[in-house]
Amino acid sequence: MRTTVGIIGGGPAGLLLARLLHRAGVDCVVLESRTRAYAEQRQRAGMLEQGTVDALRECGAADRLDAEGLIHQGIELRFDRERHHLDFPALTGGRTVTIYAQTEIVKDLTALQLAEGPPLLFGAEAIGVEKPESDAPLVRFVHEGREETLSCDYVVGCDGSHGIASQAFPAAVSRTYEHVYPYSWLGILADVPPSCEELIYARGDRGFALHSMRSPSVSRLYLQVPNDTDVQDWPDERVWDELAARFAIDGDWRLERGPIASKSVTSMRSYVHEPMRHGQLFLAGDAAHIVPPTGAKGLNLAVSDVRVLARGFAALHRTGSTELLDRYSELCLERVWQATRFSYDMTRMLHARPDGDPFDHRVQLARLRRITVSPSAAAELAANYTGLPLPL
Ligand code: RFL
Ligand code: PHB
Repeated sequence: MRTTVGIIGGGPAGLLLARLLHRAGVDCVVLESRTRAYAEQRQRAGMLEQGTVDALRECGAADRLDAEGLIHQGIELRFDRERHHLDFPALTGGRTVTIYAQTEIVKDLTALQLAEGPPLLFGAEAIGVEKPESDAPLVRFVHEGREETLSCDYVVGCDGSHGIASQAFPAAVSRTYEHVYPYSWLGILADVPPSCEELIYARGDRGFALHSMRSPSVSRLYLQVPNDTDVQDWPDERVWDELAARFAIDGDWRLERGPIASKSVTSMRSYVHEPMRHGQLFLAGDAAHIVPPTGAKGLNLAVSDVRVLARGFAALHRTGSTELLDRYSELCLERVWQATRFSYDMTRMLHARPDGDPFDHRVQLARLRRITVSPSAAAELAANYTGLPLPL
């Protein structure tokens, strides 16, 4: 098999890149190790920046998003049993965010690609990238029990946090940066209408909790739990009691309970792989960087990476210029580090430290208070949360 751009991974980054390249007239092939059913039900993100929505619209993949996405004008911060609303349009000059599940984006992009191309192979596991420095790199992969080769002009690793593409970067050129957080999130999906209109980020002595949603009838909620938590120790009743305690305020508000459809624990880390390009091999999305979910940046960063990359390939195709592709790593890393800083700050401001350090606690409260009394502090949070501009 031969193609111009070989894409490893059919998550949001790989699928959107394929769609953008297809529309720019650049041919590509997507290899996805999992089955379609698995890839379409993997519970992940839910909050989309304006730029992410725009990108999906521009490539004709937003019909359902426009019909079913929930536009949010802000978020609520809860601490000290009080609630504080942040009004994004007022703080950012009109920006909003949209709630639409990653599972649905993957379904929408997969359906379009299977109908219109380019080729998308499920059950195709890449096992190595060879000759990334040459102008004819290869992807070795296993499909239906046979080992095969995809010959490319370029390879893009969109293969997530456990991918193999980054392993083809020589150790001498790779720099990695990592921070592991001393807590995890227990996430539930519940068949109950959300108890709020907008997302609630709650900080209390018992730990952090987040109330998000998937639709007017499905809620998504998260609880800070210790690392190595076993979901078996969290029967439904205990989850709801703990959520209710963490969201409690002085005043009228009630957390509605309902059947829990799924429950899982996710650890949290920050990770950046530099550079994001070596020779003819590029990394995009979680393959290049991981952020803790508190800032809701992971999917949005994956989308901004592939927008830059697609413009670079389109320019190459149209004019023969590699200028944009040559600046890909530098352009993306600026935004990646800003999102890394924001996610780190949000995480540290909202989670209770396992050692219960009282000094740290007071500094967190001072930070939260500052956001509620200072319009410029609130505007800084809103600008980062709704998304910094694309570096183009
Ligand atoms: P993905 O989604 O992991 O997709 C990678 C794909 O590559 C495939 N793959 C391979 N295919 C072929 N050969 C191989 N050797 C392969 N190895 C892997 C995998 O099967 C998979 O299909 O990475 P991508 O596309 O970069 O997308 C990144 C996002 O998934 C991720 O950043 C977000 O989900 C993070 N995230 C959130 N991001 C947001 O922007 N907003 C949010 O609200 C948000 N909430 C979250 C989140 C992540 C969470 N978890 C579970 C970590 C909430 C949670 C709980
Ligand atoms: C989600 O809806 O899954 C979600 C929303 C915001 C976050 C993290 C996760 O910060």
